[in-house]
Amino acid sequence: MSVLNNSRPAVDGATSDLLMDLHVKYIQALDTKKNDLEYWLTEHLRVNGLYWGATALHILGKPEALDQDQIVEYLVKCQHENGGFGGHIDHDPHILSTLSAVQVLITYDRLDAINVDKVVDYIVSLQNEDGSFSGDSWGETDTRFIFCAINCLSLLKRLDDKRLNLKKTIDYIVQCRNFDGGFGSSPGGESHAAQVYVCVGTLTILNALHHVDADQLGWWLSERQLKNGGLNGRPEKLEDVCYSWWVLSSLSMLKRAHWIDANKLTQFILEAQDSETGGIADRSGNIPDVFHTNFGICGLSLLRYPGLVPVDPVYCMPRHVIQRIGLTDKH
Ligand code: GRG
Ligand code: ZN
Repeated sequence: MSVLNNSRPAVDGATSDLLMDLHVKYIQALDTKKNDLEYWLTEHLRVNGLYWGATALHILGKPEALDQDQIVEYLVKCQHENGGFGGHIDHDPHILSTLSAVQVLITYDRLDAINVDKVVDYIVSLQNEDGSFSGDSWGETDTRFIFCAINCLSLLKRLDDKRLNLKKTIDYIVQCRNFDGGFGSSPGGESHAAQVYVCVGTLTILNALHHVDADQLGWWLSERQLKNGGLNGRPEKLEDVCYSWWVLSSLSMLKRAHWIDANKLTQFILEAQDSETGGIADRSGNIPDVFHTNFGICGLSLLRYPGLVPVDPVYCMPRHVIQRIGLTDKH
């Protein structure tokens, strides 16, 4: 096991470096692929995609690589009368795209472009009697949506809204905790590393991390690392670059990031890069996408890969942005 420190991970036997310029070009080119079927199939994720692309570029130290005014103008068009944002223009509002839109606007320091009170009204309207939050007006609930709501209200400094019942939200998250220390998407749901991230993130923001047994959960998370250095989301599953984020950010919040082998994970992420097109895939040899590109780069930032801007493990945004808006480090 290696301990994370401020220096570059000594990647034993490293075969590759982070292809920073190529990844910038890959992200810049995403909006030009209008002849690709995938471009249209992912239309409902356009706002999420903007968040992944913009975040990756900021962590790569290239915030100016996308046209900020064009992005803001586009996002404004995605906000609905009820305050929520759709995944694309004319798509129904959802908490997932609402968080992404707010994250991008705050990252670019352009919150002035939207009606914040209405965003808050929208999120508050999604809280259920049991403390959880629905993803939209259709009512489906999941610990992901709770995190989106709490994260967004925290970024907007509106967690003190009197219409909210945050004690019930904490109680609900605690009910999603399993005997193995992990968390699922609802009470009784199987432990999954991405659900652990959203539950630990919610408890961290709400100053309720004492409900977690950090040693037990830290052990379960560290068991996610396989021999090839990659991390999986639950026992017996395949390794995948995005778990570099879900697992390592959770371990960071629990102050146990040094419980995984940083060198091996760094190498695993670097090997999933596409050295021709740029971008990072879920694992070596597969086609890259902007989701895994972002979480690979953010994972490397948590691993303190040299030249990358530090990322905040709770909000998955540049740490300097979280500091600029005055959210104190909770981790
Ligand atoms: C601000 C970073 C950030 C996120 C916002 C949307 C959200 C909150 C979090 C998503 C959490 C989540 C549940 C992600 C899914 C990750 C994933 C790869 C799921 C795949 O699950 P399976 O069962 O794959 O298809 P496995 O790996 O278990 O085989
Ligand atoms: Zn993945």
